[in-house]
Amino acid sequence: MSADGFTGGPPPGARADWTIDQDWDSYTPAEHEVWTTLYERQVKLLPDRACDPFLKGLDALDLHRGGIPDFARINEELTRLTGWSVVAVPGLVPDDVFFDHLANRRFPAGQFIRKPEELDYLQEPDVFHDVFGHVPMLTDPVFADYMQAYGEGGRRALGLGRLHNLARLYWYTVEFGLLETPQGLRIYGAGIVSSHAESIFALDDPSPNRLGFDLERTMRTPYRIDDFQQVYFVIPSLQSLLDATLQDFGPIYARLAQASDISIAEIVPEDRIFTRGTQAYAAAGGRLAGARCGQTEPSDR
Ligand code: HBI
Ligand code: FE
Repeated sequence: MSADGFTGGPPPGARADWTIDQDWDSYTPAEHEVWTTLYERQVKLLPDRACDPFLKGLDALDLHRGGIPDFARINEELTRLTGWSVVAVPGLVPDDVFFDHLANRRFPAGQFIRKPEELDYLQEPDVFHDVFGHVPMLTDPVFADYMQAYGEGGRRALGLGRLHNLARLYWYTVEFGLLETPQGLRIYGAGIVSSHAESIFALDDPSPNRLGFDLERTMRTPYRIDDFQQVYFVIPSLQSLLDATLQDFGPIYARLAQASDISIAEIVPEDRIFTRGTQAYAAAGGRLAGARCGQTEPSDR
């Protein structure tokens, strides 16, 4: 069993790189209806919550044609814009497989969609979390470069035993990141933008901390896999995120090896504070007043 909990090779029917055919014709009307329900609920909510690159990407990929998008159709536009393509996978794939896809500008998206009774929470990333949540940002050239740099960094981190630090970076940016704009904080993280309740909680609720993003500090901060975050990190620009990953991680990993974790609700003196949260939601037991896709923290597998 490797560190990420996967044993052996790809599941039956999957290729060596764990990809499968999307088989778009196999989706039932009920499955398309689940997508459309989730999609319409989010697009009503997001105009003054999601960041402009996300909203532009949603339009560019024309995801509002109704029903689960055909990856082949998305890829025509996506590849033209940034060289990325969406590939179908059965669900979570091993870390090394995941990073290799990202390093080659392939985003692995779950082929399945959640059941109507799972509208508000599911364990594994499904096609709505992956394609609605992650793919629109891949139309932005800077974010597209960041995701490829992340994949290349992930391959290195695996070799150095620093995966859990890199997973935190992914979690607090790609999944749950906020962006500072002149109009206020905006969402770019897929785990937030694909969740109705967390799209509200992450921006409006007084409970969580909202702190300026710092790569090393973020890598020292554990995250929640089964509930809203207790801290959200804010970047000043997508370019600053890309720049942070283009530095040599060697010295950072050396310092991380000597540094302790920062507990999830703590604010440290160096933090730039946007919101000093009450942590009332977590203190009341949390448990997800609304919707989001869970993801297993690699160190928890
Ligand atoms: N597999 N399909 C899929 N999607 C993910 O987001 C994913 C994964 N495997 C591993 C993984 N994420 C994590 O290890 C990274 O977030 C670090
Ligand atoms: Fe995700």
